[in-house]
Amino acid sequence: MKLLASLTSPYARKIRVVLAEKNLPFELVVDSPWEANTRVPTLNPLGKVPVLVADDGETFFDSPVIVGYLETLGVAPALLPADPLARVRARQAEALADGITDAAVAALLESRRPDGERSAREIERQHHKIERGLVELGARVSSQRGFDGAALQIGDVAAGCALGYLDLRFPTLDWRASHPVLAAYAARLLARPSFVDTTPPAG
Ligand SMILES: N[C@@H](CCC(=O)N[C@@H](CS)C(=O)NCC(=O)O)C(=O)O
Repeated sequence: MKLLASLTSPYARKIRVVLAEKNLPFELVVDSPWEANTRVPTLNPLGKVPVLVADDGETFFDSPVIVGYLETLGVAPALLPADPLARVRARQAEALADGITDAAVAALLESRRPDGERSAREIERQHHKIERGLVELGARVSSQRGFDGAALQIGDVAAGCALGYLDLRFPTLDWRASHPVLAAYAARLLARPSFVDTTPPAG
């Protein structure tokens, strides 16, 4: 298996964490879709990482789809519950965490637009999504809705990547002060070797 990923992509980190938790061997191909010589669009027409190339050559993209594929390999630990409704709830937790990441990426891209093209209103709108997402994530983690509590599930992986991305891109946000439940949760998650080994480089 090959994984095309940039080292700072929180979505690619999700897949790298899943592969590490399952101890699945793979070749990491570092490729940034923002660079002129990127190979990503030849494998994913949407030009985004992560992209997974399976051993038989089939390609999968969009991180939740890649997770779905990796689960079909039947390698423990399963990160999606077997029960259909519990599975949907786990996917909802993943979508919530990914949505926080989406808003953080959108806010970052908007903040990097040139003077005169940048919209402070749009940045603020995305920050409201992040804040509402964090409130909901904290509530779901506390009530274990979509989260198992003991066993790692996909929502935990996505949440760790979302919170780690906030640390990388918005170091002054101080989400830990306003979300102490998430602060304790993130401390446990980010200490796992799968997260430590995929810590994004600064920049
Ligand atoms: N929903 C996608 C999002 C992937 C995504 O947006 N990746 C970013 C890197 S963090 C990317 O490749 N962006 C390039 C672009 O938008 O052109 C997933 O979960 O895989």
